[in-house]
Amino acid sequence: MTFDVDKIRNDFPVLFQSSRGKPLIYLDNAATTQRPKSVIKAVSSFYENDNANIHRSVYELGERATIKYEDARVKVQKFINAEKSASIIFTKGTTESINLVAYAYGRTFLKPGDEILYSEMEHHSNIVPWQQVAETTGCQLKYIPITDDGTLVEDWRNYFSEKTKFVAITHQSNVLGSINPVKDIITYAHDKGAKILIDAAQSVPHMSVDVQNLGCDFLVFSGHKMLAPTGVGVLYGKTDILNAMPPFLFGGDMISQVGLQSSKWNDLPHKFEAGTPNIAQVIGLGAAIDYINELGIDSIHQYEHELTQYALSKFEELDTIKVFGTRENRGAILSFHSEFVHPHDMAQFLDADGIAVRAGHHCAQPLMERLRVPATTRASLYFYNTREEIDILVNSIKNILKIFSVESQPK
Ligand code: 7TS
Repeated sequence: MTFDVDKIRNDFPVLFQSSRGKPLIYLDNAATTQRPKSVIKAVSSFYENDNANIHRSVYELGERATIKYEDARVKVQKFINAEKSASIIFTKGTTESINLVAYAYGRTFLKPGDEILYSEMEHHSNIVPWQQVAETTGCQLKYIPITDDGTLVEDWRNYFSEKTKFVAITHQSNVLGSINPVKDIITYAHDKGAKILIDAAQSVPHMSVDVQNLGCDFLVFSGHKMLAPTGVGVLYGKTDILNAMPPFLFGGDMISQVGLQSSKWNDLPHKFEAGTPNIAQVIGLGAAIDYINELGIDSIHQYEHELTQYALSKFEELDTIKVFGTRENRGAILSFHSEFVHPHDMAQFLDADGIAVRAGHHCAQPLMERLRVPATTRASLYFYNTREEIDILVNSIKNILKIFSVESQPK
């Protein structure tokens, strides 16, 4: 199947606007993606036709809202090939999903002297909650370092010990684009008797992810990075582990019985979905999955791979620019740095050309320290981006380097 990007772009009205007087080029997809018309329509149609609270009403409208919400859960289950829909918990996003696991699993099951292992390339949301677990339980934090090339060190196994009881690792770095060998890490963690959480915020939107094939205990991601509305994320967990965990939030819907002195918890997945959830957003996530399935996640991955390889080749024309990460095993993210232009200046000058990129530490301060830069400029792509947009980006950077008079300086 050919990937008709011009046709696809027509599904994204937001792309057809000018920014600073130039056609908008949106390259901040690692922060959040744009939404296709079908997702916007699914959300507005819910409010126009189906709006009611869920899991509580016998009237037809309430029943329809509940069915649509639960249908979305099954779509997520199938999308990541989870064994049961009960193992799909809707949250607010990746951050909340990790906090849920850190609170309900970490604080319950980790003990003084146990070790939590993460990596040097984690997003803050996969570091800070574990620091809180360490502080409250007395367990230790360990990390797997990265190489100068921006990949996990080859001897990552050596950072495990007999005390490693929990591993929290990103599937794909939001800065380097590096894709980690998570299947091997999961197998090794289990050999060592540790549980493992995969931060799939940057992988599930871009590549096929099969939780049964991976065998991970937990996997988390955000809807808004895969065409869905903000305010919806997913926690996948193995049901035996989720069943053993206490709830994270307490209130309506997560109970089976409430007395004035004590209460009993509802079954999965409701035990972890206290209160009225983000119903329309969840339904929007279902529509986003439909859209991705229509294109095919493998076709999306292939298109993005070719676009990224093209972009990396074009960046080689830029003398004083260093792109972080390796060429292989990487997703559609290009973080770059010039010692002559501060990343914030770079982003501001690109903005003047209508190009939206992010500059900063990308919520990965330990990684910035390891790369020995205060910040990077980051262009992150999705399947609606084009080679023409990459050409405009690279030309714009060339002009910026000229403005900063660095085009002839050595690398
Ligand atoms: N994990 C990774 C790998 C991420 O890239 C992000 C967000 C998160 C967790 C947190 O996701 P949230 O939806 O709960 O916020 N990353 C970015 C980014 O790179 N730029 O803005 C948000």
